[in-house]
Amino acid sequence: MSYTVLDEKLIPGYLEQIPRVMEVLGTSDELAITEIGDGNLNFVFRVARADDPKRSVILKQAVPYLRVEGEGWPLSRDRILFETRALRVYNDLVPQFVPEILHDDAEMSVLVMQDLGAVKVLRYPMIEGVEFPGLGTDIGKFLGETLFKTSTLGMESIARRRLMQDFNLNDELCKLTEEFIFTFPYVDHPSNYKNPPTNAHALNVFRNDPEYLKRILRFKELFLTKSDALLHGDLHTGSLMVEQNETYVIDVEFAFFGPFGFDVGKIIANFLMAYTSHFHRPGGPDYQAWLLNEAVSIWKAFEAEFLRLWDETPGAALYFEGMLEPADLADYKKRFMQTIFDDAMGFCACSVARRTVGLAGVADVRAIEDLDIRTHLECMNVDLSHWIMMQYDEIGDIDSFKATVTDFYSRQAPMRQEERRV
Ligand code: ADP
Ligand code: SR1
Ligand code: MG
Repeated sequence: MSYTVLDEKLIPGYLEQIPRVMEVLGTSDELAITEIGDGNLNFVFRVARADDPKRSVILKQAVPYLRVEGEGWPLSRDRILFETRALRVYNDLVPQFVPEILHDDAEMSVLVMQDLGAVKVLRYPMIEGVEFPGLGTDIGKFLGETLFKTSTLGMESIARRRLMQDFNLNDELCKLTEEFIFTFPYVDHPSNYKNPPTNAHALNVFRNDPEYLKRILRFKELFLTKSDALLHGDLHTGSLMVEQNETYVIDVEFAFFGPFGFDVGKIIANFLMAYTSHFHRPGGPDYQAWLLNEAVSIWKAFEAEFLRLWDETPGAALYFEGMLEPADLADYKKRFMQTIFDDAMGFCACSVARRTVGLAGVADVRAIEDLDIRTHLECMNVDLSHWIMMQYDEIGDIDSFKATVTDFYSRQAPMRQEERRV
C-alpha cells in the first residue's frame, strides 16, 4: 500500500492483511479504535476487540511533519524506521523492558506493536505522587545493558560499525535535539516557552552567563561528536510506562549513537523536575525523598550493571584480555565511569533548562494552572540547571550529587502553605 495517512476507518482493512496482527486480534470486525497519541511527533492508535478489549495492538504512524507544530514544520517519516530498528535491538538485548514488534511497514511509516495495556505513562502517576518500587533500579539496568552492549566494550568492531550505519541517517531527529536542547533555550527563539517572568529569570541566570553558556556548548559538542553507544535519545518520564514492579521503555525514534551520559542525565533531570513540582503537587517531602532516592538508584544500577557486564565480556573492540595489570585496569575503569558520571551531570543541567524554558516543557511544572506558583517553580528549575552545570565536573559521585541537590533545595524560599495542594 503506498503511503496513506491511516484513520479509524482505514485501520481495520489495513490490519486484516497482517497475519501476525490477526493472531492477536482474531478478527478485524467490531474493533474499538482510539487515537491515544499524546506525544509531539506521531499518531498512535489503540486497536482493540470491542468484545474482548484485552486482545489489542498499538499502531504508530509517522506523518511527514511535526505533529505538535502541524504541516508547516516538515519532518521526514523515516523516523519510524529508526524507531523500528532501535526497538529490534532492544527486543534482542532487553526484551523484558520493551514492547514486542508485531509488524513494520516502511512504505506506510507504520509500526504495530504489543499493547502494554493498563500500564501507565510514568509522568502522570508521578505527578499524582505514586511510588513504584524498584523503578530507579529498572531504569538503571535498562541503561546499563543497552549502553554497554552497543559500546566498544560490548561489541566486536565490525558488527558495531555496521550497527552504527543503521542509525547514521537519523539526522533530522538529531537536529531537533541539537536545537531544542542545546541552542534555542539559551537564545531568544520564537519556539521558546512564553512566560515573561521565567524568561527574564533565565536571561539573568544563564542566558547572560558566558561560563554557563560555554559549558552548554561543551555538551552540544559531545552530543554532536561522540558515538559511545546506541542511545534511546528521548528518555524522559513520558517515554517510560510503569505498573507496580513493571517498567517499560517506549518511543525510541530519536535513537542514535551518542555519548554515554546523555540518556542517563536526561532521565535523572526528569526526576529532579518532578521533585521541584512536588513543592506544590501532592507528594510533599516524602515523595520528594523517594524521587531523589530513585534518581540515585538509576545511577547506581546503571554503574553496577555496566561494570558487571565489563567483567563478563571478553573479545570486544576496545579492550583485550591481559593488556593491563588488574590495578591499572581498575584505575582505567574508575576514570571511564567518572567521565560518564560527569557528562550525565552536564546533560542533566541542559535537560532541566530545556524543559523549563524551551518547547515541550514537562507537564509536572508547565501544567500547573496557577501562574504565580508555576513561575516560582520554573525559576527554581532555571536556578537548578545553573547550579548543576556550574559544578558538573566537581560533584564527583552519586552520594555527593544527592547532597548537592538537597543543599540546593534547602536554599529555596519555602512556598507558602496556600501554594501547596496538600
Ligand atoms: P510520539 O512519538 O508521538 O511521542 P509515543 O511513542 O510517545 O508517541 O506514544 C504516544 C502515547 O501512546 C504514549 O504516551 C502512550 O500513552 C501510548 N503508547 C505508545 N506505545 C504504547 C504501547 N506499546 N502500549 C501502550 N501504549 C502505548
Ligand atoms: C519539536 S520536538 C520536541 C520534543 O518532542 C520529543 O518528544 C522530543 O523530546 C523532542 O525534543
Ligand atoms: Mg516520540
